[in-house]
Parts: sequence; C-alpha cells; structure tokens
Amino acid sequence: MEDLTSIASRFQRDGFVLVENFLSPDELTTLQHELTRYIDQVVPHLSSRHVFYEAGDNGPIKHLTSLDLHDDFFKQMLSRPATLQVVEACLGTPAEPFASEVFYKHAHVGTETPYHQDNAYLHFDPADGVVVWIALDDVTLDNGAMHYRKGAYELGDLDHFETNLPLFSKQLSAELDPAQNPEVPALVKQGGAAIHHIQTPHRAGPNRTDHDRRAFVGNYQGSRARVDEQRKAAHDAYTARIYNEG
Ligand SMILES: O=C(O)CCC(=O)C(=O)O
Repeated sequence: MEDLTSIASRFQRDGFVLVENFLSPDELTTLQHELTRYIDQVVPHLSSRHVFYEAGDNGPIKHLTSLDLHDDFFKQMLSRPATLQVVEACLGTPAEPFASEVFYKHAHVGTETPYHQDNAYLHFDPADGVVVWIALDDVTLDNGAMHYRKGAYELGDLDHFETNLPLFSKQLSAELDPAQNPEVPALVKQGGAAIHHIQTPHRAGPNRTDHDRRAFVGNYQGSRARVDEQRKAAHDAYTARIYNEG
C-alpha cells in the first residue's frame, strides 16, 4: 500500500481516494471466506432490519447491515488497525469505528445504488467521517462500480428526497455540475479500497456480468463529530413508517 501522506492528500483534494492492495492477499481470502460463512450461518437468524434482498424476503442478498453486532470476525475487521490509521490520516483527527456493512451485487440481478451522501444516513455534525469500501471482487464498469463526484464533498450536506424504500431510503435531490464535480468511477481490484468522505455524493451501477461484485464497508466517526440526535430521530421516524407501511 502507498504511504499515508499521499493517500490523505488525494482524499482531502477530491473527497475520495482509491487504494490498491489495501488488504494483503491472505486478508482478502479470509474476508471472502468469512463472508460466505456469515451468509450461511448468521444471515438465516437475522431480522429484516439487518439483511436486505433484491426482492422480497429471500433470494439474492443486496445488503447486510451491522455485521459487527452479530459476529466477532466482522467486529475485528471494522476495527482493523491499518484501516483506522488510513482513516485518521484522511480526517486529520482520531477516529472510531461506527458501523459495518456489505453491499452485495449478485451477477445479473444486482441493481443500482442511487446517488446519495452517507451523512444523510449518519447525521454527523460536524461531518467528520470516512467510509472505507473494500472490494472483494475486481470492480468494472459493468459489474457495479462506485462512482464519485470529485470535490463535491466541499458542498456540505445536500438535500435528499425520501424514496420510501427500506434500503437507500434517501436519494440526492441536487443535480451537480459535471464541469465542477466530474463523476469518477472507482475501478479497484479485489483487496483494494475506495475511501470516501461522508459528504461525497456517490452511486453504483447494476451488475450486468456473470460474476458477483461484493464489498465490505466500514463507517468511521472522527473525534469531533457528534450524531445530531434531532436529525437522527427524524430519520428513524421516517424509516419506521416505511417498515410499518411495507
Ligand atoms: O456498493 C454499493 O453499491 C454502494 C456502496 C455505498 O453506497 C457506500 O458504501 O456508501
């Protein structure tokens, strides 16, 4: 992996940075196996708040939420010291693990992820937070690459509209200027990471290929950031309405 100073300076300039070989080959193999184990052994016992499918309540998985709450391997993965070092270099402050996720785009059926900022879900104030998206498969334009809007994290928290969907319940309202904030695909190889600021608008495409595209994601909170409890309460009430009506 390249040195922390050059990673941090690209992150601070663009609001994201791609880092190849973020995991060692052994770490990558272990993470791939542990995800298979988690899906086989843990997912069958999870509530609908912690596993999302492409359709209904079974079939191809789309998202796994808070794996660290259910499993020690993923708790340790979220707290991986080398990841925290990179996060702290990017933020320029100490940071703590906040939450883990898996975004799973199955071959052929994995659907797109709409544009959003992660702080629409995290509610940090100030918005000192970093998301580390680790590729478990090589990423291509056809299998669901993440796309970032370069520099747009400097626009701060942007408006989102409510989609009334359980996952991706909020979507960016604003149309960004492609000349000011061009869209950049995050084409990383497996074991590489796409690291973004929580105010960087991003989306991901559908998976049109024969192979799955999986990512393990850690969310990190900078030491200055506090969860805005009023914003969180409003978000939680909205999410509860989706579940009650769904
Ligand atoms: O992998 C994806 O499809 C979306 C990931 C994402 O939105 C995120 O990590 O914040």
